[in-house]
Amino acid sequence: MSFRAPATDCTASTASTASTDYVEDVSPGSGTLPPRARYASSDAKSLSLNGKWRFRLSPTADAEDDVFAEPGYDAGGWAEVSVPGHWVLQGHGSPIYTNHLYPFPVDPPRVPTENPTGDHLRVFDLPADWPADGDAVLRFDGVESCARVWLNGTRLGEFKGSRLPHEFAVGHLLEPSGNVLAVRVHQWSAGSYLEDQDQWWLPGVFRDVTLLHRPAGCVLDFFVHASYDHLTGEGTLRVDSDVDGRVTVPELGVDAATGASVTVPVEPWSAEVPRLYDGVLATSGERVPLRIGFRTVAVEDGLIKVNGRPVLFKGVNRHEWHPDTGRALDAETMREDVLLMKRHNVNAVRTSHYPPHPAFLDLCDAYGLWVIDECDLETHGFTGQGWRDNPVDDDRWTPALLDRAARMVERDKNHPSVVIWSLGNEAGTGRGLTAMAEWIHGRDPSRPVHYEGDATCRDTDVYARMYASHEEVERIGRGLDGGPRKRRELPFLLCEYAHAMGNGPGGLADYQRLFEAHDRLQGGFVWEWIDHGIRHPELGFAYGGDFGEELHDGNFVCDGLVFPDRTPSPGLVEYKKVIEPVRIEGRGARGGAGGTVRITNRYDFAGLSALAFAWSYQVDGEIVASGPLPVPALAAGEAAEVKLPEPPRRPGEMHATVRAVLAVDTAWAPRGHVVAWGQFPLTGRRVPSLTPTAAPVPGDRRVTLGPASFDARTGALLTVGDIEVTGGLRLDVWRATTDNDDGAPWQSDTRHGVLWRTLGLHRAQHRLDAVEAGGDALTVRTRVAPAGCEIGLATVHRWTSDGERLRLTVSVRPEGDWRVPLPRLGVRFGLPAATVDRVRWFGGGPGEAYPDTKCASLLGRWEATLEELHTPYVRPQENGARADVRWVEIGGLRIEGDPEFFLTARRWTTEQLDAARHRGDLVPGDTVWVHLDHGQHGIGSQSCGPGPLPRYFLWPRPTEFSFVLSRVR
Ligand code: IPT
Repeated sequence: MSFRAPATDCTASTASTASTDYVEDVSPGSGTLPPRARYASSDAKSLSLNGKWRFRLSPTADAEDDVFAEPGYDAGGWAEVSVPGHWVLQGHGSPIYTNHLYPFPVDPPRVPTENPTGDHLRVFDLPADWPADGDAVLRFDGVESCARVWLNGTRLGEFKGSRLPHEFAVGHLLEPSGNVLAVRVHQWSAGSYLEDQDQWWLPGVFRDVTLLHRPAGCVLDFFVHASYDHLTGEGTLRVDSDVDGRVTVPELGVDAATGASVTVPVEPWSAEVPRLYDGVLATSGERVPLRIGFRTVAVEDGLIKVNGRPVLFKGVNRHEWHPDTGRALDAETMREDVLLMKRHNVNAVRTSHYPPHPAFLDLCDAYGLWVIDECDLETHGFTGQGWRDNPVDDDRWTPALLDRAARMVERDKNHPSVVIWSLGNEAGTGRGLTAMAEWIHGRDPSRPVHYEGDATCRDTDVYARMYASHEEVERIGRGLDGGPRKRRELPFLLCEYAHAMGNGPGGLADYQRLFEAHDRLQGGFVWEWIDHGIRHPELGFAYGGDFGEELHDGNFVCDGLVFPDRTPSPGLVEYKKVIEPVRIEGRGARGGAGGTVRITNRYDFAGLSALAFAWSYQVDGEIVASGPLPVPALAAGEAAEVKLPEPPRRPGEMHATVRAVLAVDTAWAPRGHVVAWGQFPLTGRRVPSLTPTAAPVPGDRRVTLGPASFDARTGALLTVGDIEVTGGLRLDVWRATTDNDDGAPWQSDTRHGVLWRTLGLHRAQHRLDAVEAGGDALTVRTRVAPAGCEIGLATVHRWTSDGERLRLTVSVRPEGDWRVPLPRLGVRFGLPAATVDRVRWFGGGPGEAYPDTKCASLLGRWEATLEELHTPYVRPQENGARADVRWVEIGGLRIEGDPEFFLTARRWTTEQLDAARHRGDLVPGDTVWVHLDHGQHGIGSQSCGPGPLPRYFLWPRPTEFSFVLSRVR
């Protein structure tokens, strides 16, 4: 291998009007250098060509001739775009979102005549200190989807493979000044058929463009082999290099020739303790800094082991996304992703569905994340024709597939964080995949190969599935799933699960329990990390269809654990709790005694010395005592019982909370950052009681009862003291369906959102049957039921008062044959918006929680504004419930629940929320709508996977719940 221009026939010709056949050619391209290892820096000079480039958009691939590539061409009248960048996000054309549909006719390798083509032009001078000798290489880190490149009028070649690097030898063409770099980029190419990932189609030069000086004797390709023997505690280092040189690692006293093995005692690398050693690879012409992590990955005894131990992946699928710049990510954004992951206990990333910007992997090495590096390959759109003509099963495409595999492996092979190679995503099955796997196994036997799309696991070293139900995952865990022999012996990963679209995902904790119970289940990767919403001045964030696309998949592109601007959604907070690396469980502590906590170290490698533990007691949600908790040193997997101090003797509902926090500042979070917690009750709750002493007093159109007045005809609550109540305080069963309620279009009739709407629960009618003022109670009888069917809910609201406070008891009796659970069951009413400022409550918080998303809900006293109570899902939907609420103070009202309830308060009605399509559609009105729910239906993750588990269903059954209302004192 060398940096001399390859002598292929279609390079180095002079610019002229040439055919555009290369666009639809299945080959990966021509004129580029062989792929090689990527390194972040070296002492060789480089010149970034990022910045403003001249830009011209044409409607077809052949609309313009090649004259623009000639030196002296005047592009003064052209527009400008930023490189890296996508032209469709810079005012030229529009983005298109489809999940797996190709937005063009499926006729491989042909693409539409209407093929937006962006000519990019940049004139640059070499810096004064650019060496006169040596070669030079021009590197493109990512261009979507196909490019032809000229330098100073000489055509260098063409390439496809959007999220992969491509290099050209250009030393012989460089001038000290006035170099003209011309890049013609086509949105559609044969390569588009291989890039059918569920994401926006975003053409452009979206990663860095760099000119690299290649001195004589420089480094070419090299492979750092750094293994760890957990039995001896020694690491073995061997750097294979195309160019001979020396490898030094001062901290280890290593100074060895390339190709030679050195074995020395080392500290191993893991995602938990990402120990890196700084080294240097020096050839006669170049010094390349190395960051070496010693670790050994193996599949042994049916388990993926690193350094001899099985690993539990607590992962996410990460697409590259920025709401303004799409897949053109700056360094700070990449770092933010890594920091957010580390702070939320995430330990693994699948780079769905293409190799990320190389700097991301440097961060994974340094901060510690296990990486499944996935090749830029998906042909999902062929599923519509039963995978007929699938390029991965057509030998003509195999060179392109092998090229992609090689560009990934060669680029990323020196990253300790990369522990698994993935062939790609959703590409069916075929000989091309087998060829890729064979090539990868041959080139790098040190890492297992993953691919989900082949149920036989013929080419893979792990068995992977996506969106399998809890039940099936359990069967797999128990080894009862059958299947081919090879597969039965493989470890299992959920490469995608828990579809985080909108509100959710539900059921995370139930999956985690399974992962922890069965060795074969080595964890999973939540789908997905970030919502790919595009910032939009009116809509908030745009999604599919907002740019007038012919075909699109709506907000299916917004299914992440963080919003497009990287604000964590409640799903991420829940995930953090579910996967926390320390389990803290309370034991036998009832009746006011302190009891013990059981602390389990659930790290795979690390001890707990980085953590400090603290206890606190709270009475009725207020902390009354706290202190540090000494915890014995526990190795990975060990557990201990730790005694808590005697709690203070205080009346009220008492809880103990134990937290594990960072003992010192780390690279990813400051000292005090909460890593894990456990909370448990020490005493029971005293439910509010009220002895009725007042009687309803009929008056002019109103009935008064204690502090309240009611409409004499309808029984609707009108006032509590001076607080005006609107909306009648009615039974409410409807919620603005979540994406997970609605389910995915291809799913069966188990989608609750669809069943609810078909039944008409969103338009339930309220029939008034009686208003009875008698004895010490005002009783209002209603029947709540949708038009067109016989089912209904007979409801009795019974109001009593002790003169100061009011008690409402709601009894609900289902009538008829109910075959679906309810969305919610509770009451709702309105308060004047002007009276509601902050909301205070004692219950679960600080964030949203539903029956199957409430692990992270911590009991305490909380306070929030209405804005803070609302979770701004990109497509508005049910959100914001606070669980296990004992009491709330809102708009001057104090409401205590018997039993605890879900609290929701928002500035719009459920109907407005249901109708809204974007954040921008939600406009605050003059009423705050308060929901006090006895129950909520589970959330699940049916927007792609299974719905909620049956135990989270809200079945209609005879139910009674109460609230005590009073004026806040
Ligand atoms: C799975 C895809 O792998 C992923 O890219 C994404 O589209 C996800 O679904 C849904 O958001 S494919 C699965 C629907 C079979």
